[in-house]
Amino acid sequence: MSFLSRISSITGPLIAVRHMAKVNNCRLFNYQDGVKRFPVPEDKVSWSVDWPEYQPVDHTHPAVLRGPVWADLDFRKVTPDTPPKYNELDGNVDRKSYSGTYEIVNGLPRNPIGRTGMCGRGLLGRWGPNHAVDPIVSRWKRGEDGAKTMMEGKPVLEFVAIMRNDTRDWAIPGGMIDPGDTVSRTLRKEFGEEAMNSLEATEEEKKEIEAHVNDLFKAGDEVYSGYVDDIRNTDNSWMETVAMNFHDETGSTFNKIKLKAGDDAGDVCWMEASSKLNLYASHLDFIETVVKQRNAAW
Ligand code: RP5
Repeated sequence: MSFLSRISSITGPLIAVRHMAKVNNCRLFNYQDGVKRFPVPEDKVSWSVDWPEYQPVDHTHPAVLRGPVWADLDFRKVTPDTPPKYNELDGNVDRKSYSGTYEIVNGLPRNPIGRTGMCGRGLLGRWGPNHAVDPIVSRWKRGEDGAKTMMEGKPVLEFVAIMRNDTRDWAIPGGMIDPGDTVSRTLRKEFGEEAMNSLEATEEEKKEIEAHVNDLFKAGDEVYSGYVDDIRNTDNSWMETVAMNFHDETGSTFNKIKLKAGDDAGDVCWMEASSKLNLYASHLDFIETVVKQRNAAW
């Protein structure tokens, strides 16, 4: 199950305010439910810049504080029997970061990218990295005659995009990795749930979806692994992901699948890859990487 379906019944809609062409999402002033971040100018993002006046807003959503299975305890108030093993695989919770070893300051992980204007965990469950996956399912756009659609001499790529119910942003159908689960299983699960609505399918349909997804996800290319510029990030909790591309060169496999939005996705479609898109978090960067790798139109 993805993060949003766990929390969306409790939270109001997230507000992603975009006021510049290139924003640093994790410093957007409005967080959620009227919570505002301490404004951090570009030249004060780095922890190496001394800034005694910095007073990040301390915010952890009540749904996180209630201690569901996907969240840590409030380690600032509760001392667990075994302290968390940061920068390690801690039982079945992966606390390692793709960015290398992160610092622990006053007992808490420190965002490796810099200040965000908020401390605590915000809407995220884990102190430190919160691991997700992003399946980029792609094919070539084709005309009625089956020929590839070209733009400025290059073929046009299409990928499966979902509309997130929380921010109403278009996004790759990604999701959180449950403790003990693997990247490859989560990639299949999230795609099935969000882009093919496997959660509401009958047992028979579920089997069919599973067979299609297994077929689609036979071979993938890693596009990115690391920090995500997600609006939920704080000074102590942040998103990391592994983005994988599953490309159907001939279109013969992916043409068979029936897209249907499910779980926390409000809509789903084959979307043309383009530099003009506005996608959630760092997703446009991932799409650009796939486009460059496949020499597609941009
Ligand atoms: C982003 O959040 C990741 O790139 C991934 O797409 C997504 C996972 O969170 P949920 O969709 O489960 O909320 O940072």
